[in-house]
Amino acid sequence: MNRTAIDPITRIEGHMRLEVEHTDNMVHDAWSTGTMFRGIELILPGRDPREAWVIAQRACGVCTHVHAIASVRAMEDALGITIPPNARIVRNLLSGSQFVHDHVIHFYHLHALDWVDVTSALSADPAATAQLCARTNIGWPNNSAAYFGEVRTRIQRFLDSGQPGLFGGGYWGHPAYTLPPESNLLLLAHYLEALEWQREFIRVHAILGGKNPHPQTYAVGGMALTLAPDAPSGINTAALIQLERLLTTGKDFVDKVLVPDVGLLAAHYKTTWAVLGMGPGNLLSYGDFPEDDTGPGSFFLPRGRITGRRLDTVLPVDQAAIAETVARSWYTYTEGDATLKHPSAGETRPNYTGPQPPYESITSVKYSWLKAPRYQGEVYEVGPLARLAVAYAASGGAVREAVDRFLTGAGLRPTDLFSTLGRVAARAIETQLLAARLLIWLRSLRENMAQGDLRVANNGKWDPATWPPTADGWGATEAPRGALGHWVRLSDRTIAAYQLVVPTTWNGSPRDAEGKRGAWEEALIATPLADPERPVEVLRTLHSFDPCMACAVHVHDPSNGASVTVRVG
Ligand code: NFE
Ligand code: MG
Repeated sequence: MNRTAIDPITRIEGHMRLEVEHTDNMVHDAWSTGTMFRGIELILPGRDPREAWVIAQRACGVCTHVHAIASVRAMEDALGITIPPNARIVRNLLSGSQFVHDHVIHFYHLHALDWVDVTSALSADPAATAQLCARTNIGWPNNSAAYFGEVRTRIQRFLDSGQPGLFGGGYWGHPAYTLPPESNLLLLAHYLEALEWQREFIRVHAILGGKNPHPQTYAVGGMALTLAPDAPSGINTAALIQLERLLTTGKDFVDKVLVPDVGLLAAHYKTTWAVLGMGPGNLLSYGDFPEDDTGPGSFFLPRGRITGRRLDTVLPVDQAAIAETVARSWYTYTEGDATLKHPSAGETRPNYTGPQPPYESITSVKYSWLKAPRYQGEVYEVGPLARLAVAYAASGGAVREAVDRFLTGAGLRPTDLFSTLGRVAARAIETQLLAARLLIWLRSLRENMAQGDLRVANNGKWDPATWPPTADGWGATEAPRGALGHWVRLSDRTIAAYQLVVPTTWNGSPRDAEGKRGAWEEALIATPLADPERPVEVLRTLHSFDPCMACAVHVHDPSNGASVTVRVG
């Protein structure tokens, strides 16, 4: 029996340890540990509900803005506020552009190097890479042999400098890296281009939100923005033109670079990785992007659940069926740690019991700062795969067409979606769908403004005197990493209780009282390990979920700040 621990995991947000048990070069058990405690849920009680979003969105600066939207929605639900159509559209624009930005960064900067060997790219032929680019990334201008020669030199200089920075510490030369040198160089060139692209694209948030991360234009009841075509500032005609330019160029990169690159990678690695990394097989999406004011029925990405990897049946989502247990988490519950508690009655009472590394007793003790969320007591995966699988099964239409086109191009079947590679593909397809949809939402905003509808906030319930003395609310949204919910209880017109159940808490959950593994833990079973001291295969599956530990546990212990520990016992 062997154990390998990776602590900390890199190319994720936050602090995480993963321990896997393996024999004969195959993982047969896994334990996922959130090693950082924060306390957003404890900061909010006692505050004015109108300011909760400002604090809540500081849960994370990676999935910036999503906690703001969940928070204002929770208050609007509690107070019975309907927001004007323009506020709905501006929120979709902020959210959709957040997804596109975050997904591109995830693919190139947090995940690609699990598949792309930087040192192999140095032996690529620039002319052959140029030919590959012209075939793969049709219509993308940076495709000359001279360009790829320059990129290769740049990477060589970087590695030779002795300070390889971004490219340091990889498992280069590992046998699981099998892409030809030209594919490696192509993807690395786009890694560097994506750094430039993302800086430009996120100006959408600067225009609509004042800044990024953490846009500042939210308000309970709508958005704190001025919409006026002729005004000297705010969302005027010039801003609309600039938004259209940013969204159009952003979409161009997604269509011509991101999606074909993910297709290239999927077609190459599918033999192994379209059958590995299967999660729990239950998938949950709250759905999001309302396209009119009728509620979930109008969501661009629908609400629903899939169980047992069945793409022919979508089940409803009832938030009352969600509950969290802390049986194996570093918290305590008044009624006992094995209780399944609905978030509206949730508790955040830290109870750190160790173990300290080397975690000899992890099979029987509490081992994570993440709680364990469950739906009707079962483990669910959330995220791009859940959203696309639900949309594919529920609605067909544009989503089904985009999924089928990608799968056919890469030689994959719909059931392959549930794998590590399917998760990566789902994220890219979702990026493409949203990049196109953003322009449609922008057009709706422009049309409303042209017709004289400039309302963007409903201030009817701004005054606390208009509120009921007590109220409960639920704010649901989809964040890039999956279903995000905020539950609030108001008492005496202040926040009495506040709970967040976050995408990474679902996916990275530890075991529950019944011993059921969380989604990552489950997905890692049967992962091959060619070299257990260099577990790149484990990273492939883990990174396919795009972990964010800051979100998940919503005080970093500097005494436990080891850089990298890989232990084989
Ligand atoms: Ni901090 Fe987050 C997203 C949220 S994941 S990244 O997407 O909510 O738990
Ligand atoms: Mg929570």
